[in-house]
Amino acid sequence: MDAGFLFGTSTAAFQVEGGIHGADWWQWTQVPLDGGRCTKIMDCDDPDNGPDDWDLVAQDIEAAKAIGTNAYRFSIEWSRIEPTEGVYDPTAIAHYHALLAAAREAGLTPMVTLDHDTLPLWLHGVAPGKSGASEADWVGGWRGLPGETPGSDARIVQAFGKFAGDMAKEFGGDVDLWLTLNEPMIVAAMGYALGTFPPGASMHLTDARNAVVNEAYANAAAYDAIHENDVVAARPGEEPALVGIAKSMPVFVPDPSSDPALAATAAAQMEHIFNWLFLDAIVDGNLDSHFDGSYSHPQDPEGEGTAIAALAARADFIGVNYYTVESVMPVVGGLPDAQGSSLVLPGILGGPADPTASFSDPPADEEIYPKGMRDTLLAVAGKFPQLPIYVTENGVADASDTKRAKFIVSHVQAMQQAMTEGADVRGYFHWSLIDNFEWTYGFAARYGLYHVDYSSPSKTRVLTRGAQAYQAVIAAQGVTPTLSARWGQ
Ligand code: IFM
Repeated sequence: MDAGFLFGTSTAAFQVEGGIHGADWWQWTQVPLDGGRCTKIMDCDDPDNGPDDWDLVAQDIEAAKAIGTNAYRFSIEWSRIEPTEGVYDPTAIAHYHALLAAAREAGLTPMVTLDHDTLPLWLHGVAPGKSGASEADWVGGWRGLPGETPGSDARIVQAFGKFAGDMAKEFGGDVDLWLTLNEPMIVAAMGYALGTFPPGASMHLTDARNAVVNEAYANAAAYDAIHENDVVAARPGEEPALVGIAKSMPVFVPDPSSDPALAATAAAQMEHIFNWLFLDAIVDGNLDSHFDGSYSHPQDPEGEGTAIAALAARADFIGVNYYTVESVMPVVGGLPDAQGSSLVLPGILGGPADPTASFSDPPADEEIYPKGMRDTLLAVAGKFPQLPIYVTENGVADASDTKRAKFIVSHVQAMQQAMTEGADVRGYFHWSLIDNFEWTYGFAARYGLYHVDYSSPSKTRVLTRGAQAYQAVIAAQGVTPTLSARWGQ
């Protein structure tokens, strides 16, 4: 690898810190289901019983250093910093300064995510007197407020731009690599179509579309604010600020048991909506707000057919979160919008693309497909040749630690292959440094390079075999034939 290539790990505040009670996700985890016994989270897991990185952050930075990494991606939790609109908490700010100082001391280049899936309750929460069990109880969020037009004037867009600028001013002396949003399409899809993230709406495609529009404008607002306010280079000779997003990029293939032509069309449409639509908006200003694959829809209120200057050129690099391949089963006529618009989804996710493949642990059950890493990186590089790429996430749920070593070796190898073929990849961040709260799956899915013993009072971290493989890869600055033979089985 070139000098300067970053080998890192990733985490997100809500998933590792514990004690975040001012976020929509906290409220979501506390919602009792029928009978009031359990919550929407698998095994009723409570994020407060997690790895407690808030108190153990210094130890976790040391753990990252021990693997030999030279970078660390983490998120600043907006609801901690700004628990009430316009009021910043000095304790939270001091915490993240200490984290950054520890990272610098350990030789880790920070990459900071400003919004990793959670929102402060003052932007997205359950209305007073409501239970939160139903989607209708929730106010605000990325879809915006009732009656609000999605776009640059939406309250959430303005608030995020302000927050991003303030964080850039506060932490810019230590940070050169910024991510505005994590996985904007996942947040929209899970929250408004699949119902597994707050507010739990099902097939509300109009809300999902409005969320995507707001997220694209929020990205632009944050991009501009960061560049305006972070004018100090933390790394001598580097740009003071490079700004991107972390984009989930699964490979979509036709479901093998469906009609081949219909499935191929549905897979291509799904790939367009899920993988490219958001990137097209923030790089080229093309916003397909009809999800129809066209940038020239005649009736579009957001200006399809004309690149939107207010959205375009708002990424200095592309962050790719690559995990898996998904097969798409076509639905004739598409899945309709429960809110009555003409928006449709082309299909549903089908069974395995290759039933003989290996899979991550249930309930994640992700098909392991290293070639997808190469294909995805080359596709991104081909579409946006002017932009460098970071692999901002790649990992596997593997409680028994039997798959992780091979997973890392095969995926880094595939990344190297893409680089050989021309992709300008500047770093690889493994998800995750430690086991953590995996959203709806609670603690059942273990992605950590360090296994966390949740039952021990000190939440003991234990180095996995997978971490040893990563350590060897980093020491060799890539996967060599010897490493592949040793760890790739
Ligand atoms: O844990 C998540 C993370 O928050 C976003 N990307 C995928 C990871 C594993 O599912």
